[in-house]
Amino acid sequence: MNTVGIGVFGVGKMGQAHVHRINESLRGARVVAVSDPAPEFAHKAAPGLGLSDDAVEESAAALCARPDVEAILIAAWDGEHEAAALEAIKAGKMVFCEKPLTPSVEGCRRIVAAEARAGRRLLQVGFMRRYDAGYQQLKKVLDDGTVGDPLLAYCMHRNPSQGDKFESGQIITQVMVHEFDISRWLFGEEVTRVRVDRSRTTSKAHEGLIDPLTAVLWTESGLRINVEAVCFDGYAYDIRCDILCEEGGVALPDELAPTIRDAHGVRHQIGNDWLDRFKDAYNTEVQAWIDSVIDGQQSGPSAWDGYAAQAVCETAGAAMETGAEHSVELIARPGIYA
Ligand code: ISE
Repeated sequence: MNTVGIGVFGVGKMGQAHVHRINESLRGARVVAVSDPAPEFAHKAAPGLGLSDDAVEESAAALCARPDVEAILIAAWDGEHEAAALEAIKAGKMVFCEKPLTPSVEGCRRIVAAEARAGRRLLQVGFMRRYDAGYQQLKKVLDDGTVGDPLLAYCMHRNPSQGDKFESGQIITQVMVHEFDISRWLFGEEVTRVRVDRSRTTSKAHEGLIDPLTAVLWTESGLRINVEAVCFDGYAYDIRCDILCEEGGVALPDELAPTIRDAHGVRHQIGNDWLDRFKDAYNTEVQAWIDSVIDGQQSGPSAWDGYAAQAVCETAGAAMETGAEHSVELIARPGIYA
């Protein structure tokens, strides 16, 4: 089999995890070059990634221009995604971009427009939950109609903590964005309205942060989705989803872990962060992307999905300020995303 040469832009925690997964666990690809918005950081990181200094480029454009780089993986900080994605699309290279596609809806629209001009899908967004075995089982139950049509959903997304610089808006763009995407994917509908409600803030959050935050979403058919996002729960990375349907209910299976029974009761372990909880999903997701690079056909979460999720984020940001319900406005969907 052909081995695809990958260039990784952004070699922080997430980028390094992707380099290791591609070079050590997946098939069909090899990371041959890296770059970072702070190039000196990429020079420092290269030896630990098994790369020589010649494999370090000074910019995303230089990375895209390398003949041995057939596809680009973007894992730099959110604000750097758009320019790098546009470079890759301009170079006609397939690209994997971590979520959020870009922090601004306009930026997402520019990427959608660039792909539409290219006339084909080149980009996959890193919504890894779609590749998680539990979410796939949940979707299958819904699609098979085993418990009838969905009526009401509850999504919980709790983090033990976040960095000191974490800001309130990021609870929407970094955390809730996963719930927005997974809801669109599970129910196959766009979100049309959003309201965001505040609660009492946890004493564990740093000054100025609003945590927890809840959102109510309504989809095209009127399905209501309650989203809870927590950044400082202080106990674990806890992801849940429970859906009431016409003839019963279905819930996301919990993590695969042995159940312990002892004098303290019955319990099983829960992970501490997303890299652990979604480890298999990340591997499956990036493998699917590599396979699509080899086939020349992109089929994972698209730039449209990145745009639509970001439109919900931006509307939720405005709704957080007013406390009122806001409508989500989307542009017409270009034909390549049909
Ligand atoms: C983080 O940025 C992620 O991407 C994780 O998937 C998410 O679960 C976490 O809450 C975010 O902070």
